Amino acid sequence: MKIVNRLKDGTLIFDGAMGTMLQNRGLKLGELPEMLNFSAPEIVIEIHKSYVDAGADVVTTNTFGANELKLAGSPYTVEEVIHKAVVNARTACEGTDTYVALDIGPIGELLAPMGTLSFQEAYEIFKRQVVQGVKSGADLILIETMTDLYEAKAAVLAAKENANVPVFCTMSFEANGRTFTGCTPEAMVLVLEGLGVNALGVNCSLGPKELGPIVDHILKIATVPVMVQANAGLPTVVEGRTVFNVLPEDFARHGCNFVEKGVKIVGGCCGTTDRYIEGLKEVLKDRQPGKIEAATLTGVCTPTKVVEIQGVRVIGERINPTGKKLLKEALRSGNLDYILREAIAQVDAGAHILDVNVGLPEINEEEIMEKIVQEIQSILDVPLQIDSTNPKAIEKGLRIYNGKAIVNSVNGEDKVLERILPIVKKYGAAVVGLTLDERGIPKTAEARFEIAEKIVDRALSYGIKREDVYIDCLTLTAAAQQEEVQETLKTIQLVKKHLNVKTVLGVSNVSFGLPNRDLLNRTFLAASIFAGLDLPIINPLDQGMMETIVASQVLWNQDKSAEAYLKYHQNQPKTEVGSKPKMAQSQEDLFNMIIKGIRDEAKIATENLLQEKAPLDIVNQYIVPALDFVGERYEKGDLFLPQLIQSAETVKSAFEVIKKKLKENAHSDISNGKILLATVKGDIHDIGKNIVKVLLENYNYEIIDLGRDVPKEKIVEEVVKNKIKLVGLSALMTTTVKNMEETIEALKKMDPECIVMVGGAVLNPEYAEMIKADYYAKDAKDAVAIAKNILG
Ligand code: B1M
Repeated sequence: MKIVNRLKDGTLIFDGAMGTMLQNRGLKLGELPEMLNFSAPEIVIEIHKSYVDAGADVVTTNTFGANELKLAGSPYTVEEVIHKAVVNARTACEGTDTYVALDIGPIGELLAPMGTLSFQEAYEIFKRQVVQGVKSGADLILIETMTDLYEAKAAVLAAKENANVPVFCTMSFEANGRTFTGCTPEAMVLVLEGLGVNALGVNCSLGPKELGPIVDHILKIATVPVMVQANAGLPTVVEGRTVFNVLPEDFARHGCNFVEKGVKIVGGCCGTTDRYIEGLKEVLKDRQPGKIEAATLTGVCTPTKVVEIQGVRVIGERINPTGKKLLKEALRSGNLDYILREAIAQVDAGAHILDVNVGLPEINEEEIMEKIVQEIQSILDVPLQIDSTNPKAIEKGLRIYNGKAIVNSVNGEDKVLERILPIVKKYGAAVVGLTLDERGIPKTAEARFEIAEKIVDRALSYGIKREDVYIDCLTLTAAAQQEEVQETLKTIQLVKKHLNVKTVLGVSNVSFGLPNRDLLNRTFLAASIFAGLDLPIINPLDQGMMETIVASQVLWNQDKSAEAYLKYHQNQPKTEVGSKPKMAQSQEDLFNMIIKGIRDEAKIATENLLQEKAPLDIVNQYIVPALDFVGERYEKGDLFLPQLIQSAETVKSAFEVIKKKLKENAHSDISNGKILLATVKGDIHDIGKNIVKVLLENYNYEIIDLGRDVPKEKIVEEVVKNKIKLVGLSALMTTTVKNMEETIEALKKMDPECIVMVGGAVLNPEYAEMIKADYYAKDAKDAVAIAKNILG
């Protein structure tokens, strides 16, 4: 029976861990588990077989890391490894009706902008795995342990486009309810369902109990089967061995709970064995999954933020060249900074979603659309509306977009619907339907409603959900078509009443050709909201419009207890932790650029500041406070790793300018002695260490910089090799101070005369003393003073 049919009626049991089972059978630390497909196939087959015997309906191939990056340097190609692994799994399943799932784990490198791997490169890596997996006979594809939604999207697209088998995808969440890169369960559901996976859910990272609340969030809105593969609890190390704290019978009880709540697919992850799967099989015998009534979530998202269309949500209209000379020039010259500034200004002013229209006859719209979507999503956490009439530009934008977007737009013309709707469906976007067709814009509300109805029906026939269709009832100009202004409002009422979909409107058309346009726009906006408008497309920098929305929502009983209205009017300065420190305008610019992650402009701002400030003052007064601010917001969960990385990258480009200046001011050419610098093992923070390095070089010390995440052995080796007298160590995390202590111990053991200075935000003089450092340096200047003291 086809696996998707099996899922219609009952539950499906997956196998348990492969990795920890291989470790129990002697897999060495650092050894690639996939190599055992060749070196010890009998062990791999035996593990698969133990799961089959325990009652698993599906076994997963031993291919978690079988991608070209992880296998680089191994004697086998991706194709060879995958083929052998599928054969091993099949051998174990012989004589049974157990399915074989091709297992695909994360690539092991971060995608841009967090890392350097491009979306397309990631896609190609996954494609290679998928193509071979299907060729070798896998029955389905399991993409698992994903922590980055963008990477999951690349993998799902690679699977959907290159294989004709079901695709399941699970992500790993942390106890705070988000993945490592900040993705929420809701965003995962919106995006993966949109891409057409056959099942989705969670695996790894936590035990079944801890995963419970995350699974509840998913069950609330998911409309495809939900899957859970928890760890066997939380790991602890006992006598050098990793032990998990949930027993098979407790694991089975949790599995049963999940199924009662509506989960359809269960299995195990790290620490689970055949006994855990046997337990699941036993408790799930004859048990039907609980019925779930998934609530409809109408919304769009980025990985870290879902914008639910509940009440009025503002779509910022300013990235649209129509009538905008400066934007046209920016698009022609490829000045993305100008466009990014427009995007930031709109979000700062309260836009919930940004419309992106880059259609100019003289530019390559497809290329620019792809580029601008990438740039905006790398610095702003806001869903986008891809606005174009060119299907290729729409597809480029949707493909590269990390989240669920809106497509603006289709209309009632058959050829437009046929061209655009399949793209909307493929990428799981929402779509705006304009109430016009081959005959133009109908005069009456009834005729416009008919077109709306046709668009909704057509979208449904392509498998697009009703809640993902938004109807634009079209604003006409009061100066030229005064009677038809009311028809727009009537159309909104009809659409809301009879079609049960959300409505969109570009509002400011109404006032063309009349004086005091703001007044007309505001008045029309209020009337539209009362008629049922959900998504006004406006200029969010127009305060009058924004205030009209805030006020209308109170009067329309959407803003309960006038909460948003009151907040809008509370204009008190913020003083709590995480609020921006007060500073002068020029300072504010560099500060804002760092917290928003605008690299190129931060460079220019730094150059300007250097005209009036000393390089180190810029570091201490601007860069460090901005990073502290970002760090505090990260700790509070207001922003996530991608934004942290953007800020760090922005600091890097600002610091390049500072470094150049410092080098110009270097004191002389004679070396004052050698110093070795390193950030300790386990720690990749190096901004502070790099500042220290440049300043020391400025004072003519020769620096041997070992970089970051440096093991103590390497440090000792280089100290000996280079006859170093003074070593500088940096650490920024509570977890890595321990490694700093061990490094000092190793250095002192090698040479008790070796002098060690330490620095980094997590340290203080007492702690430095405790870990037996000779000196504590609060900042780079302190480091120079210590160097002078020791080396002269
Ligand atoms: Co992360 N990070 N980070 N981070 N990060 C911190 C340190 C954190 C405090 C943020 C927070 O939660 N508030 C937190 C640590 C919590 C803790 O342990 N107490 C944290 C975390 C948790 C993490 C990750 C684990 C996040 C994750 O992946 N989930 C991860 C760590 C990965 C790893 O290391 N294994 C991570 C990653 C990153 C980025 C890659 C995104 C980026 C680093 C980029 C890079 O360095 N190339 C980053 C950043 C930027 C920060 C914050 C925001 C800023 C650090 C910084 O550069 N400050 C930081 C929060 C914060 O510190 N406010 C945070 C500016 C720098 C000039 O200051 O390094 O202190 P500092 O250097 C000063 C002095 O201390 C001294 O001189 C310098 C100049 O005045 N000094 C020395 C430093 N070293 C010296 C050596 C010397 C002498 C003086 O002699 C040798």
